Amino acid sequence: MTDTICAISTPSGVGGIAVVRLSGDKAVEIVATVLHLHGRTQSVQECTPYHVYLADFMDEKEVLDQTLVSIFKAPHSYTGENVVEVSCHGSSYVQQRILEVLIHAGARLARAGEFTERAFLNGKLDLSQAEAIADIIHAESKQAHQLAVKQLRGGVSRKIAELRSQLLQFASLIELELDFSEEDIQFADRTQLLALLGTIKADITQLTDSFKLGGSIKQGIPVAIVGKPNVGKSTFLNAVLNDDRALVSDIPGTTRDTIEEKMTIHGVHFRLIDTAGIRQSKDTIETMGIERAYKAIEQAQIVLCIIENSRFQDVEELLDNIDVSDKQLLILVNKTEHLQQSGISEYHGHAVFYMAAKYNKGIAPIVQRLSDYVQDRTVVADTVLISNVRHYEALTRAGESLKAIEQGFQAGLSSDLIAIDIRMVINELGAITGEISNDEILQNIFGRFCIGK
Ligand SMILES: Nc1nc2c(ncn2[C@@H]2O[C@H](COP(=O)(O)OP(=O)(O)OP(=O)(O)O)[C@@H](O)[C@H]2O)c(=O)[nH]1
Ligand SMILES: [Mg+2]
Repeated sequence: MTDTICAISTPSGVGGIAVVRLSGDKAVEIVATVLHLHGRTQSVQECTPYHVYLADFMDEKEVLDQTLVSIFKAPHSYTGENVVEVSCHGSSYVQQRILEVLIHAGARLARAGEFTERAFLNGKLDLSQAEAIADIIHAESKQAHQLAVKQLRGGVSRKIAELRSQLLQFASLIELELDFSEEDIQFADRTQLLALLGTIKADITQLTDSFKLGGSIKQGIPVAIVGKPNVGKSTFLNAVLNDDRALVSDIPGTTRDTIEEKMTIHGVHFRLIDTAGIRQSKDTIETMGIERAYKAIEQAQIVLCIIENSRFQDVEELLDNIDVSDKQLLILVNKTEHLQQSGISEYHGHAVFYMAAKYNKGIAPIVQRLSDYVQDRTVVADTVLISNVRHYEALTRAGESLKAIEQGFQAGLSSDLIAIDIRMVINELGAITGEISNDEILQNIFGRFCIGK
């Protein structure tokens, strides 16, 4: 038998209404002692589940508030236990008092995430789905939200389960050989095994690679705005934000530190980072700023290289100093207000845009291109994107173990050693969905939830 927990599930503070939730064996009995149904003689225990009832919430002999109550019967509830939700008026006093009365009547205050933890422990959702719920609550953009919904609907879980079952099959073949080790029999055809290993490894690599995009959809895609001093980087930032955010002047070296601003374009979250103009400088502070510019480029997924009209050699110079092989580089030619005709549309395979940031010209197609960057990669319906660091780390470890297995095979390592590595991969994958978990992992995950969820 579990104890019955209670918490305010709506945000703290004053609101129109607030929802107090209870979960546990005694949830219905406990509220029955403090609720009087309106216009009915029946008790709360006799209420039909999944219906809403009007009831007075009693504080000893006094009516504390008029509330709406619904009952969810185990196992058909969020937690899988008996759940009662009481909607009360959103005064801080009423909310607090209701909790105190419920605790006095035998409930205990829930820990952060304890409702969802119980849902997990009762098999209502797996661990990656539970994490998706936290992501939905914290989603700041349409894309981040969609990613979380996909994960909640089991996208990640299914993919992991598929890989895991392939590996289990693999492991059982190898382990069978161990049982017959005296006879020196090989049940598993080595070439077939290696081929299977190859596909699993490719799948895992695809998943870990997807974290770059998945993770940044959650945090905002990092976009670095870089170039020589005075080309109009800060003017461009201001134009995109439609705000006078960064200082602009005709003195080269105006921007020293990086300036970061978040913005949402067509439901995608971006982190625009304006940087110090790159040049050789004797000024210590400016040099520190330029180092930060390089760091911003390194961490960016999209690099916007701004040049002044026709100075393509500046792109060349930048490319000599940075590696953009895993990034998208766009070249923005600025100060083209007097240009009658745009020039080339591509330079060494990088798209070229013409603009006059100061006059807000040519900005829209660039912004459109930014949002296309994500849309192109996420629209494919059945691709699974990893967006959770814990999943990413488990997959990375799984990938490393797979590599060891492959090498083991090639080196003719004995089956028992290989079997150990395979089990390790299976366990890593199981940890993602929670088939394998321990208190520490659970505490870590659910401790980050809100109280009342
Ligand atoms: N003619 C013209 N001038 C522009 C345009 N965009 C920016 N400028 C001017 O160029 C100068 C430099 O602009 P900033 O935005 O400060 O340039 P920056 O690249 O941020 O420069 P640093 O921070 O020093 O690296 C300012 O005087 C702007 O008004 C444009 O489209 N046309
Ligand atoms: Mg600037």
